[in-house]
Amino acid sequence: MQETWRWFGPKDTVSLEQVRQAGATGVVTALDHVPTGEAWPAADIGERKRLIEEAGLTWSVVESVPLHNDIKTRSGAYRRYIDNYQQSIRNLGNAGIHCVCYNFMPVVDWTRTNLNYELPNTAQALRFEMTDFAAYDLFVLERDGSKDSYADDVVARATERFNTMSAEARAALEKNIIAGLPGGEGSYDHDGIRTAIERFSKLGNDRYRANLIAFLEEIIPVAEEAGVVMAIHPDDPPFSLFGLPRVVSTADDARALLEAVPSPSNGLTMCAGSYGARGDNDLVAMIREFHDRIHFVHLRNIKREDDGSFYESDHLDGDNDIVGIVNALLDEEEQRQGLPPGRCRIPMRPDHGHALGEEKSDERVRPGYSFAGRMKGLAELRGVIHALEAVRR
Ligand code: DNO
Repeated sequence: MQETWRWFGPKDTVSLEQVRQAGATGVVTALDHVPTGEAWPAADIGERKRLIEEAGLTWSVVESVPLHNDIKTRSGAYRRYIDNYQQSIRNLGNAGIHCVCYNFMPVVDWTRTNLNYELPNTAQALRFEMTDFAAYDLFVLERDGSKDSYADDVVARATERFNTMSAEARAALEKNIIAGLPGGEGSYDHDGIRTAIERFSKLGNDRYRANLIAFLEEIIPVAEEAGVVMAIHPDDPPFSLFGLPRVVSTADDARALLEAVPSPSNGLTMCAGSYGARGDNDLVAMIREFHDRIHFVHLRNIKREDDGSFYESDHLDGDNDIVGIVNALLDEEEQRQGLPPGRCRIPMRPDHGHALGEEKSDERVRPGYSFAGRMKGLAELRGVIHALEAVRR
């Protein structure tokens, strides 16, 4: 597999030199300065590529070219935004960058309630706690119909939790949920998120899925021509939030998308942490079923609880069978040996890491994107890959 590293561009606290020292050879990055919906200029793509290559690395994957909400809702100026998206794909293909990660989550991108969840070894992890999320939805946002989204025992626990929270704790929870996490789309304030939720909640799963398929029908032919593969990232977490539609959470969801537009350019990001947050997703079986449509991999582990809560555990210690997952991916890589260089190895990145040591109190460090924590994850994963490769020889 190709070891890659997410880099947030020249303003990232982690330098490309450090990325190389960590042992990655590929970079995963995006032009975050281009407003969502606008076409990515060829010159800006070229400049980013130059920086990466000067550091002795390769730009392996774009994560993400985000979709404007008008495309997701298929309303407003969506036609113009699709034209722009097609142009971004062409410009990336021309620059020789051939893998694009994106997502179709409504309103909020990846979501957590606690960004400093202290583990027994004092490292800090990211956590999604259903009680906190429900407390926010029910009592801070006071969303219409929110009570119907939760089981009675969750409502009872959320009520108790909310009543014991200070004003600061409530504000911090709101910030964690709606202000937007690194690389995520959508940063809202209290009123902004209400309006966005109302806009999407009318759609329902069927219409929302139809909107995604309509987008794919318009994008995939352009991607094919440009030599680009699209890799949709699953919903994180993989269940409905705020009563909104979710269409990339399960194997059935992934299968429906792949079948609707049966092109090799229409593929998946196998995010182990996102799909793995549901106990009914069998990740090894999904890798075997979707094999040649998996274009990018996020390797991360989680520990699940019964009510949908989870936290991000050490890369090799959690409910995901990382060794089995890597083994299935190595099987798939064997099938790709005839492909051109650069396409026969599946790019993977250690997705998130714990905050360790001094990075715990460094406010500049992006939640989940510490240097040391990700380096630890990458080193552990590298060990798994090497060991499996050795026994397979
Ligand atoms: C979080 C990331 C997501 C991901 C997007 C893909 O760490 O995995 O923000 O980049 O959802 O579009």
